[in-house]
Amino acid sequence: MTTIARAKLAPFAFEARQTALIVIDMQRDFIEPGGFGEALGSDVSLLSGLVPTVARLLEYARSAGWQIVHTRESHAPDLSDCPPAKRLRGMPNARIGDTGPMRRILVRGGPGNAIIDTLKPIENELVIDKPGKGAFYATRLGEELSMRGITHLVFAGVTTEVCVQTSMREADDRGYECLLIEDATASHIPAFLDATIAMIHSQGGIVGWTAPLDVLLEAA
Ligand code: TIU
Repeated sequence: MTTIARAKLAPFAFEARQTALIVIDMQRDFIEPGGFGEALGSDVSLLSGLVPTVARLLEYARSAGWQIVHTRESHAPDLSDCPPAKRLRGMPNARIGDTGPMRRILVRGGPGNAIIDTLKPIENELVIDKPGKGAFYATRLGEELSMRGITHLVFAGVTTEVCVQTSMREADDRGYECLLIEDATASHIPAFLDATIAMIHSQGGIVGWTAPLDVLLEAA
C-alpha cells in the first residue's frame, strides 16, 4: 500500500496492482498545430510544455507496475459516431472529419489522431478510442478495468476542464477512487486548470483528490 500523505484534500492510499494511470488524449490533434485543438480556436502551444511531466509520470507508473491506459478522442471515418451537436463546434472550415495539415481532423487511424511519439503506448498498455469527452462513454474502458480488478485511477492529459475532468467525474460516479496529477494536465485556458483543481477540492473533495507529480513520487 502506498499513501500520498500530502494529497489534497486528504491522504490518498492505493495498491499498485489495483491502480491504473489514465493518460487522456495526448494526441497530435491536441498538442500540435493543425489538429482539433487549433480548429476550436485554441493556442496549442500552451499544451506542449506538459509533455515532459506526463513522460515522467508514465515512466514511474510503468516501473511501479500500474496498468497503463491511453485514450484517444477519435471518430470513425464515416463520422457515424459524431453527432452534429459535436461536429458543428469550432471553425466552419476545420471541423471534425475535414482535411487539415495532419489529414482528417480527429478521425481514427490518421496521423493527427496518433498519440505523440514521446508518450507512445507499449506492449500490454490499453488504448481506448473514445467518441466523447469522457473515457467511459461508448467505450469498453469500464469492462477492461473491472476485468483487471482496478479500483484506483490516476489521471493526466488534456484538456483539464474538458476530457480530463469529464472522465474523472464519470469514474467517480462508477465508484473509482480518483487522483488528478496537477502538473500532468493542461488547458488552453490556464485559469480553467486552476478552476478545475479548485472544483475537485470543493465540498470535501467532491470528485476525488489532486497532487503534484513530485508529491506522488516522494510518497512512492
Ligand atoms: N475542447 C477541448 O478543450 N478539448 C476537447 O475537445 N477534447 C479533450 O479535452 N481531449
